[in-house]
Amino acid sequence: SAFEYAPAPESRSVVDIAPSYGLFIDGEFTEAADGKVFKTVSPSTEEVLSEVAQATAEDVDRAVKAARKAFETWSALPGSERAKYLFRIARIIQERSRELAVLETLDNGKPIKETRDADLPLVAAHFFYYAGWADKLDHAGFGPNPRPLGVAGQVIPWNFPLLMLAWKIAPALATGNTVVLKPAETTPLSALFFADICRQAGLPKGVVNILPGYGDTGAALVGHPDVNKVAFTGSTAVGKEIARTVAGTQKKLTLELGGKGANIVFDDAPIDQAVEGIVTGIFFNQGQVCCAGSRLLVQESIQDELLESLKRRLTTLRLGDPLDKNTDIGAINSAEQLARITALAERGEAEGAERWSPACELPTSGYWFAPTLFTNVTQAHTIARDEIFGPVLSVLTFRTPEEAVAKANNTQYGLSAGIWTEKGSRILAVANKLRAGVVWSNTFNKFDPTSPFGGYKESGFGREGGRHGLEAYLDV
Ligand code: TXE
Repeated sequence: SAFEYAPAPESRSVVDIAPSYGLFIDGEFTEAADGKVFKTVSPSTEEVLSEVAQATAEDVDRAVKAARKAFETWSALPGSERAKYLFRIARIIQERSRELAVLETLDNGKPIKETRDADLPLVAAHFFYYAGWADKLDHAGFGPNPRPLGVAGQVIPWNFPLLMLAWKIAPALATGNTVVLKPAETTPLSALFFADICRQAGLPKGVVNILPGYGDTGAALVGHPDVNKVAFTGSTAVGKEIARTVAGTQKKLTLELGGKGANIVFDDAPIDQAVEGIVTGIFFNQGQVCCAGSRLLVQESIQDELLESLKRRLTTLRLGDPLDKNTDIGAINSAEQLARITALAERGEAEGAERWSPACELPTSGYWFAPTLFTNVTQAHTIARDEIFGPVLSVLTFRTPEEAVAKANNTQYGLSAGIWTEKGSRILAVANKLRAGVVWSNTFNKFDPTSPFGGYKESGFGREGGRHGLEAYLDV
């Protein structure tokens, strides 16, 4: 009808994607040593976006050598000079943010609303924030003579490709380290665009090297004897493998792994606001977020009212073309991830939890999963214990604050939690008892470069962001 609002999707033509990309080593794009390439596809259409060089162990060695050489001059620059490069990179990211947002949406499958309003502003903010630190390291209380570690080997996942790159590269460069980074195999493109931005900013050769590839490339990087610091974000299983590789070497290590965040809603919480927070907590980026609020803990007395509002809200979510500005739920990043989510949801049903989804038509090509709610969930259910990393919420109940805390902490993970209540004293009391690196109150999935982020228990160790994020790249 004439009243229907159907804006044009953000155009693909905003970004110029080349048919093939090389590795970025020592300031140049080059082929892999064995000439091997892999394809990256758009998860919403399965269309091939580009062919990307796949780095071998020999390429890793080349990149580490380039980074080592660059370290000599980069680490000797005054902090104020390094800051200039980082500020320049931050400004170019802002200038090219429309292009980068469309690229990220195409390669990852997440809605343009998110890449435009969350990922890209946060990416720029991280570079601005750490640029500001580069000339203040001597006076920031790190200890006497803070010094960079050397070459950082960084391996990142596909859920926030450019943001994870920013979390890793900005503090490393600010402190005078040089970098070899491996993006995830399903989302290499924004990291390669970032390589181009480094050139545009005139960053000296070899300071940043980007090596697309699979797990074997990551393993070669992590195991390279001339890497001084390893930073990893990804699955707990691979994190443990990396910890084993690094054990017995001189390398420093930080790991940011999985999560099973509890979103705790007390009976005095503002229901509408809580519903928005629950939706953001688990459906932002299709739930493919390490700190997702994937377990809803609701006080028993308000369970019916809350679930009714939540279901009503879920029926209004729009799933579909991620380039459409009105889309709330985009595609799942890969066929593998979709299979993992599907299997865990089936397990939930098989173990006796009750499954519900709003009526919603899934596109016929691409990787899609409808927003899903499980009720009648017990703590013993697999869906209450394992990270699903998809748009699937498990609902549990509690009666007292003590029970809420016990259930929230009953997990191998400890990355995030949320507390919804009008009572300030309760927020503090509960937050202090939660074994989670980040606790939000009356909001969820809010990020800020000034805040340290990281986990307890099997969610990993070390912090990224804020002043703490610099410590991981310094010796005193
Ligand atoms: O992760 P992997 P996958 C969780 C989430 C998800 C599951 C599997 O539960 O369902 O992990 O996802 C590289 N040495 N998270 O398979 O394999 C790999 O190429 C070095 C949570 O994608 O851990 C990629 O660049 N590197 C998480 C990166 O590791 C290796 C984000 C992550 O891939 C390697 C992602 C090896 N042996 C998944 N094997 C979070 N914390 O946010 C693989 N890689």
